[in-house]
Amino acid sequence: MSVINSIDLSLLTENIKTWGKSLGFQQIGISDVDLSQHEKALKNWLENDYQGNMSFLERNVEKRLSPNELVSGTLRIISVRMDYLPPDASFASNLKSSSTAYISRYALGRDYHKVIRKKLQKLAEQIQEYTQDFSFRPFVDSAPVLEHAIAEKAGLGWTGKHSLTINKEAGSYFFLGELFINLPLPVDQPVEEDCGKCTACISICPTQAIVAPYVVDARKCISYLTIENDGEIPIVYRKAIGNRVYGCDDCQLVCPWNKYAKVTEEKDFFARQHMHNRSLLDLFKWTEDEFLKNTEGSAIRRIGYRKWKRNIAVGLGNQIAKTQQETEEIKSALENALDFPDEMVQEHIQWALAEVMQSDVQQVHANIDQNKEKDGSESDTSLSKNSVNRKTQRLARSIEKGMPKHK
Ligand code: B12
Ligand code: SF4
Ligand code: SF4
Repeated sequence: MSVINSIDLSLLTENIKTWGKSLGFQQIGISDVDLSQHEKALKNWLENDYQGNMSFLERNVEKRLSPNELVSGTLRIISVRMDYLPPDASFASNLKSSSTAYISRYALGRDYHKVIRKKLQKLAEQIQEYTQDFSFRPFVDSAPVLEHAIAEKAGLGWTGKHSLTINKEAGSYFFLGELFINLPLPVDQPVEEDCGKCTACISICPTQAIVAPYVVDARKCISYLTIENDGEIPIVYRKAIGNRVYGCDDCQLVCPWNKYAKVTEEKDFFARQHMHNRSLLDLFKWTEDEFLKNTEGSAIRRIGYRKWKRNIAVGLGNQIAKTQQETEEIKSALENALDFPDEMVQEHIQWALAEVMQSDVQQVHANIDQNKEKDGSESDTSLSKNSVNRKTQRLARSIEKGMPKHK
């Protein structure tokens, strides 16, 4: 380290930002390692048990708050962000169609952990060519690292009320990654919070998981319920999940800053055909071998076949069938899967079957009522699934209006 002076460090920082951009990162910032201002919020969050079964978040809290304890000798953190919004996001049409599986846009392409880690490694190797006195550790969502807090300090954006990092020019559809380093590079300045009076994300959340500004109760979040949660999805959230079978984007979709979101240039993040805009029924019928083959290299593979089946069963239970034939197809697919060798999954399939039967009965009543209406008598044709779906329809309209480029 002694061989590198402050002029070299400024020049090196400029180089790092140029190298990072040519590797495909949209922005690179430098933060110091003092995260003490986040201690209270993190500890409160854990005390409230908002982490659910993600016990890895309870461990190594001190390391999370002190990067130097995680990697000794760390003086700075290079924080990077990388856009993931694929072309043809078709958010609105996918959410509106209850028979089409909705997969969070971050998961439609290759697993981001691998893509970003590889690029961070390359960036580190370039720095190493510049100075021998360099040590580093790359991280992407893989260790006790407070990524939002670091991105905020490194000037990549502010933490929005949905708790994600937002950038004024790029919205929030980007991943974060870090290089812990031992060089005292000049640090960047944080940007000012700019949510203002807006609370759109809090109101639109289908499961009311944003329990206060900046605080997400993971146990209620659809992303947790469909990805991290290994057990049953509590019944109280199943209807609100709708057709979201892997993650959820609603709080970002409604955020006004996402009209500035850029489509990713990284081809690895483009949507794979066998995932995007596929019917729930098609995905439900995948065998385990097909699941493993079709999700190769994708983050979705990590949840395993049983959780995949569980999630799609919930989606099928929420599907609003347009014809009797569609109802019959859903029923028969669910019935054929009733012997799935896992009790937890079986219970979700049974729930879905009960939902389909109930809608079927309600539809018969609705038809009778419609006939009565023609005769001049009163009618109530409101279906429970439709009422849950109304919020999604409202969201779809707001996407079509506010984000025409990404609708
Ligand atoms: C655990 C986790 C989850 C959990 C919990 C989410 C959460 N909000 O904590 C679940 C499974 C629900 C989840 C969901 C998602 N996640 Co996630 N997740 C993580 C992970 C691994 C840790 C986050 C964490 O430390 N949580 C603990 C809480 C306490 O920390 P925090 O939310 O950052 O809270 C800070 C601030 O909000 C603030 N704060 C908290 N309370 C208060 C109160 C007040 C008054 C104030 C002022 C501040 C404040 O201080 C806290 C500490 O710094 C990170 C990767 C990482 N290692 O950081 C990815 C990460 C946050 N996830 C990411 C993504 C993309 C998502 C999803 C969008 C995926 C999807 N489409 O389904 C959703 C979004 C849901 C949401 N609104 O948060 C990205 C976010 C990128 C970005 N632009 O911000 C990350 C950074 C992964 C990555 N490497 O790119 N995730
Ligand atoms: S990801 Fe969905 S469920 Fe989770 S906080 Fe955002 S809107 Fe709510
Ligand atoms: S929707 Fe509004 S409150 Fe929520 S993160 Fe975006 S700007 Fe902030």
